Amino acid sequence: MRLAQNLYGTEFQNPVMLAAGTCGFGEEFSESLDLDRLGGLVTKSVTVAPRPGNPAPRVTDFPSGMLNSIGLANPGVEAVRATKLPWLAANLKRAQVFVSVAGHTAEEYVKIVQDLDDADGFLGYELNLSCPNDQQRGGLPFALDLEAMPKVIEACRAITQRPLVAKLAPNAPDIGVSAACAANAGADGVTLVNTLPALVIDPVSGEAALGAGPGGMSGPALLPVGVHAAYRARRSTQVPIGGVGGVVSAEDAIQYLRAGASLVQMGTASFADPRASLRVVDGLTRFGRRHGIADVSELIASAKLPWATQ
Ligand code: RRO
Repeated sequence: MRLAQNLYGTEFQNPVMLAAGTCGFGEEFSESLDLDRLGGLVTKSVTVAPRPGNPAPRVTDFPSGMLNSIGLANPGVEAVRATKLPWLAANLKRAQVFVSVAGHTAEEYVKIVQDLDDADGFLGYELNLSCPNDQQRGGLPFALDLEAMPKVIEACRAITQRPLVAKLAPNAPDIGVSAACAANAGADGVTLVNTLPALVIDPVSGEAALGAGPGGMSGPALLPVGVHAAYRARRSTQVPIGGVGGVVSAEDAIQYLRAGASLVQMGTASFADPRASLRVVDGLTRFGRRHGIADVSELIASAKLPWATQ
């Protein structure tokens, strides 16, 4: 099965990417696998100022997945430009890179895009509009506020020609409406979904398992939520969809493709097996051979479901 696709004006050699926040800025992951065999990666979210992140423990597991509250730990836009992007420019030739951008205001997103836009080492931006762990912003993440979200996207759209992808939240009332809102504001694509707000409590001590209290849930329990989101978004928008949440196997990735995603991102599975993403790339090829599928595009939006927008 041919896995390559042209998206965002360039070639993705296969549809498998590493999700934001799960592979650092690439370098941290590069000893575990050859990143240049992947479709690409999304960096840890970058903020204007460096952030130390939330108190430990930042990660915990539960029987069907994982919770995190990292709290946007990152070195800040200046250090990312000075040290992280040069590494990506020097070391990745085929994998496509999106820089994840996060902030509390539209102005912060704009500042980061402005500061990075003429640097090498990346294709475009994934605007993280859906971090569940950002207590400083208060209220809702941008992705759940359909008045605030388009303003962030429009402000970034006005200052960059690079591809802009909006990462949305799974707990939106109608993710199809959210995706259409992002696309109408100028997003070239959407990534669905971020982690789901969640809480694990120690039944004996009564304390939260995470230092910050609540966190974002990921892993196998998120797979059908993400697949549903991709399907809803495919019916309401034309822009490419990146499906993320719970992918462990090639068969999981194919669910996202059949639901309408063009790209698939992996995160939690890489913590158990850093080479999980390469296993999925190889598994996709095998799936195509076994089922007589010549090109990955045959799978996209091929689910036997109603596709007309209701
Ligand atoms: O850093 C985090 O705690 C975090 C972020 Br920015 C996000 O978008 N999603 C998530 O699960 N954790």
